[in-house]
Amino acid sequence: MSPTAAAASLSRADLEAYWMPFTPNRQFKSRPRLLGKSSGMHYWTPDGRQILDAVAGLWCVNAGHGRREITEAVAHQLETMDFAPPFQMAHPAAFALANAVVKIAPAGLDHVFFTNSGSESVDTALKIALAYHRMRGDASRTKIISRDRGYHGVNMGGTSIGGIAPNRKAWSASLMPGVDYLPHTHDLKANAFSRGEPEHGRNLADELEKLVMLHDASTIAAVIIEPIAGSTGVLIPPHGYLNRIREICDKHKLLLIFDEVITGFGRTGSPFAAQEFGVTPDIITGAKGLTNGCVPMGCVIVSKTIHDAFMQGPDGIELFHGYTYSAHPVACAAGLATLGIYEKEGLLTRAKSLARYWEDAAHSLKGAPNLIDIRNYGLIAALEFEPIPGKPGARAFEVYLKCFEKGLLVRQTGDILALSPPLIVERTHIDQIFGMLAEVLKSL
Ligand code: PXG
Repeated sequence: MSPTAAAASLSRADLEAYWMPFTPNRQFKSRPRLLGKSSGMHYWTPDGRQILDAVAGLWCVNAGHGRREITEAVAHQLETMDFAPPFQMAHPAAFALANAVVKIAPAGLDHVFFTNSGSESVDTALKIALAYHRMRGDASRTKIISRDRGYHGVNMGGTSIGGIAPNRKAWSASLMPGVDYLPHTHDLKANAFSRGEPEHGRNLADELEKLVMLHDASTIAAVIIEPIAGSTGVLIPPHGYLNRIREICDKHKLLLIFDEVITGFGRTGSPFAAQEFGVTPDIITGAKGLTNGCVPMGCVIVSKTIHDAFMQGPDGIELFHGYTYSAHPVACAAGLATLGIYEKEGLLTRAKSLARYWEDAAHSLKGAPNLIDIRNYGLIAALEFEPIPGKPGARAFEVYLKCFEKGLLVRQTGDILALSPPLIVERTHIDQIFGMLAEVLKSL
């Protein structure tokens, strides 16, 4: 039986064994939504309904679905060599992919550590930041500053620095100590319906000075933020905010980590948000778009200064860290093919040329009932709804379900819908996305 046919005939009992991530399992299994096939800008359900993908899977399929170049590269790699041990051994594609990533990274960020996910990238970046200060004889720098509403994956480090309450509360007694938070920048009163970077909120970066005063710079290792916060519902940085964060980090010798798991690989209109906003961090974490979502892989891109600090000591292993699947040959093949497509088709900057059209289309929804904000940057947009009293998230979930019924895949978080289509999106798709949304909003 084909996988598509098999999915169509799944019974309730067949759904039981799979414990689904970040999903209300009982609710889902009583009314499952299954996908069976994908190509270009679309998914198809097992029963053949076409779904327009307005979220690039989950912010990852930037070159669109079913890219033959990636399929062929992965098949070829599997036939040639399925696995190579990454410790004390390597294979050529690992070096080639690191070089290809460095080529598109901001100047000065020139070494790459490979992981298998965004969560692993974040935990790796935290470990590198802490070890870096220790390496330099500054071992008292152990605190991490992150941000309210931040999302940095689900491993213990990422959970510890996360700023979304439900993601941490079950583990709050066991998390990493020494974490403090900047305020988030979401201010609907001042910035609702902003196009691009909101005008108000640069001053919120100065809260970092207050945290430095409180803890003393000599105890702080790093500041980690998402340039555009994604999971929490798309928070665009206020104009000048990221520059100010960088200035304060420089003044107090704090490392700055940009978590670019969603903003990396072309989402904003530049290869990385760092280049888009003209602010260079010391470390970038990436994943998702690195392999077009085809094979799990993440990367940590590190400055020369940080890398070289590790290369000064006595001969031997410089960083006691790594994964069995770091630089997995199949993931490297997928990554190289993906970056090849991005380059050939100009996808890492394509969002810039479509951003205005995308923005106008998104803001055309203004005036729909209960829609209290529309915000956008590059090929990202979010719609925020007035919550139904006593039922947070219910309104956006209803829109999400109706969109899926209509043939549109969006992403819901709380009372916010996030949109982040594959970067191959055409204007006609943009019209369809916002056309379907307008109809759904009207029907509520
Ligand atoms: N950092 C950031 C900024 C992310 O967005 C991760 C780390 C973790 O990556 P992995 O590969 O371990 O999942 C992410 C993941 C959403 C959504 O609804 C976003 C993510 C994951 C799930 C849902 O926007 N991003």
